[in-house]
Amino acid sequence: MNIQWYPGHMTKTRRMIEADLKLVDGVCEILDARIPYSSRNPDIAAICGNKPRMVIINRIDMADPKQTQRWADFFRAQGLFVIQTDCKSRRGISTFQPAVRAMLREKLERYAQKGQIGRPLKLMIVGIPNVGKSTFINQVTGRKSAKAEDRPGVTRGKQWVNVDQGLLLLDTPGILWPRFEDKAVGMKLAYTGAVKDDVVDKEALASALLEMLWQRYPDAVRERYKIDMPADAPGWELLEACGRKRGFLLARGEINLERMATVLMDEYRGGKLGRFTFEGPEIYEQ
Ligand SMILES: Nc1nc2c(ncn2[C@@H]2O[C@H](COP(=O)(O)OP(=O)(O)OP(=O)(O)O)[C@@H](O)[C@H]2O)c(=O)[nH]1
Ligand SMILES: [Mg+2]
Repeated sequence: MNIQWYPGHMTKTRRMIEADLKLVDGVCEILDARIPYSSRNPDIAAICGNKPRMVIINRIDMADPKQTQRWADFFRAQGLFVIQTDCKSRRGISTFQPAVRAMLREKLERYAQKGQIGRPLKLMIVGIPNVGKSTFINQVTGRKSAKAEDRPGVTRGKQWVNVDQGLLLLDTPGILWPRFEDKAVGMKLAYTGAVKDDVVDKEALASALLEMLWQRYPDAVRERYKIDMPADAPGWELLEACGRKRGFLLARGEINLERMATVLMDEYRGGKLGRFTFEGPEIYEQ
């Protein structure tokens, strides 16, 4: 399966981000803690030029905490400002404003020297679809300022949101990039829900995810689905075994793979299988 999803609205958004860059003091890119490499849009660095940049590692509640810390250290070593957040429980949200002030310290000092106290800072929030940009903004403001839903492609236009007198955030629609050089990147974006489900074969996706989970986290899969299979079992057979255990049968005793695929994706995305990180910083050396 070779996944591609770059609809026209993403081209439009990319142009909008480029055009609006001059309006902001910095850019915050939200990454998915489960796939910090695959969720990092390679176009963003090129678009942002010399603007101060922050990395927000979000969805830390769904990822392996040790790996999240490694990633945070890795990005910090590159000179980026980094915070870690869970927008469900609000964990880490209070670290955002101090990090903004640290990132823009020189600018704030210049404003103070010129007597421009209270001049608001403006930041653009960017990232792949469904990573939690709008939810993050809502948690920072403490209001439901931006529409957020559990599917990619919810935000369709840009929206300025006032946090307080000193801070304005620009919500943007999620964007991917025209071609995933590495097929595995496309798959990981599809597992986590950054790619619209309609462009993917659901059963093939669930099989591939299950195969990976079975190889890396067999205990978690065994505990959830009570299957007993060889370590190198192919994804389709694993999916079938799970469906049989769940009793998802069709006429003539066939397994309802479609139903099992839906359940697997929902349970994985709902965090029911556990906290997994699919790549560590060493991926940059491969
Ligand atoms: N578990 C968990 N869920 C989160 C977190 N942050 C956001 N979500 C959920 O992720 C889903 C997508 O959130 P949005 O804020 O709409 O994502 P977005 O990046 O604005 O998406 P687009 O506008 O489609 O690009 C929602 O169901 C959120 O509740 C998090 O830290 N942990
Ligand atoms: Mg949004």
